[in-house]
Amino acid sequence: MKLIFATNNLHKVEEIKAVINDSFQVIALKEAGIDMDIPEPHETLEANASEKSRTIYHLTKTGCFSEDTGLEVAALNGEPGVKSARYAGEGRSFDRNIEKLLQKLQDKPDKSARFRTVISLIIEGRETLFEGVCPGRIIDEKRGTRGFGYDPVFIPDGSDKTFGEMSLEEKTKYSHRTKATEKLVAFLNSLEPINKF
Ligand code: ITT
Repeated sequence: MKLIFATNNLHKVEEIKAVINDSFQVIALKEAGIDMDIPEPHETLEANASEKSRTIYHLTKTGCFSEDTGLEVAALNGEPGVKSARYAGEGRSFDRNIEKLLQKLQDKPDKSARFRTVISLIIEGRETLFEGVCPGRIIDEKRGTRGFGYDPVFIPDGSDKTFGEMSLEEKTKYSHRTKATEKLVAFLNSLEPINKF
C-alpha cells in the first residue's frame, strides 16, 4: 500500500520509516510533488493532525496520514504542547525554543515532561487517530546533537541519555512516535485486503 505522509519534517519521516520498515510504502510531501506548508491553527494536537491529513486527502484522494507532536511539561501546565514548534516565535528555531523552555523551568523543582504524538490516518475518506506517549524529564542544559527539536534536553524514563545523545535506533526504542506508529501499522495490517491495494 502507498501512503502519503503529510509532513515537511524529514526527521519525522526518517523516524517513522524506521518503524514501518518495508511493510508499507511511505512518501513524504516533497516526494509526492506537493510543496505546501499546511497551517496548524488549532488548539489540540488531534485537530492539527486532522487538518494536515484532511488537506492532503482532499487534494490527492490518496491514502495519507499526518502527525502532530507536542512536548507537555507538567510544571508549565502542559506547555509548550501544541505550540511546541513556535514556542519562542514564528521563526521556529529549535535553539530559541529550548532556551525559552529552560528559562521557564529554571525555578521549578518538577522537571517531568512527556512527548505526545497524534497520528491522523485517512483511507477511503475514513479517519482514524492513534496516540503515542513517551514520559521523561527535562534537564538543565543541552546534551547531544542528534535528533531534532527538544531532543537535547529530554531524557525518556528508563534511560540516562537524552534523545539528542541517542542513535536513531535507540530513540526508536523509547519514542512517542514509535508507539503511535506501531498502532498505525497494526491497524493497517488489520484492514481487509480489498482496502490495502
Ligand atoms: P509537520 O510538517 O509534520 O507539521 P513540524 O516540524 O511542523 O512538521 P509539529 O507541528 O508536530 O511538526 O511540531 C512539533 C515541534 O515539536 C517540532 O518542531 C519540534 O520542535 C518538536 N518535536 C516534535 N517531535 C519531536 C521529537 O521527537 N523530539 C524533539 N522535539 C520534537
